[in-house]
Amino acid sequence: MIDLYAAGTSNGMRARIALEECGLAYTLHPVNLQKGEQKTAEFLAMNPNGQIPVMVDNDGPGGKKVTLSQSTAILLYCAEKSGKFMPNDPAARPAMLQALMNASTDITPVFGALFAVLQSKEPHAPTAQIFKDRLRGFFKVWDDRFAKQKCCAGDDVSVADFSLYAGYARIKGAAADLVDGLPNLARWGEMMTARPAIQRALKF
Ligand SMILES: N[C@@H](CCC(=O)N[C@@H](CS)C(=O)NCC(=O)O)C(=O)O
Repeated sequence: MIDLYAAGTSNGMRARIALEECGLAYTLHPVNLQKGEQKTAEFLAMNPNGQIPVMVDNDGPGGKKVTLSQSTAILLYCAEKSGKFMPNDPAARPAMLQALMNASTDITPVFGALFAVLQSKEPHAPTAQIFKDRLRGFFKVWDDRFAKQKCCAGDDVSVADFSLYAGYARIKGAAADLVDGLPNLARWGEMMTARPAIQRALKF
């Protein structure tokens, strides 16, 4: 059995989407970030960085327990465990990895930085604008790409789509102007939103 410790942020959603889409049974343990539940001694024993998500697979490789933080590591772990959502063709992997990294290491962290600036006591508008422009630029590139292809890395849904969707859904909810007016991105977003596993994953 798998335990997932998460909240409804983009990183939390990414991990939960992975479990739902890969069809792995798990128990969700909601973590209240405002109350600081990610900083308790019990939680820090799982992730010394004091951040969600954390996944504990009590039946990992060799029957051993695996404790894993980092939403994209969890995403890849689930894909490998289930044998789903990774291209089998080695020639298709580079495009998938490039798409995955843009979603996981460009979009989500820049949104995290923007959120931190906007939440600070004295939000610095020019800095916020730099992050907004950068995010808009990433989404514009995705919009151009979705004019030519259905999914992040070609015709098939992959882990890259799950990672991008986690960031997209969160940003659409919190700062819709960053994704509005991009019709191909919106079409892809609707396709992903319609997936039952995604709908289950977003209900925190
Ligand atoms: N790179 C990590 C980032 C994890 C992260 O930033 N978690 C945030 C929520 S999205 C968190 O737990 N924040 C609370 C805190 O830092 O105290 C991942 O992909 O999982």
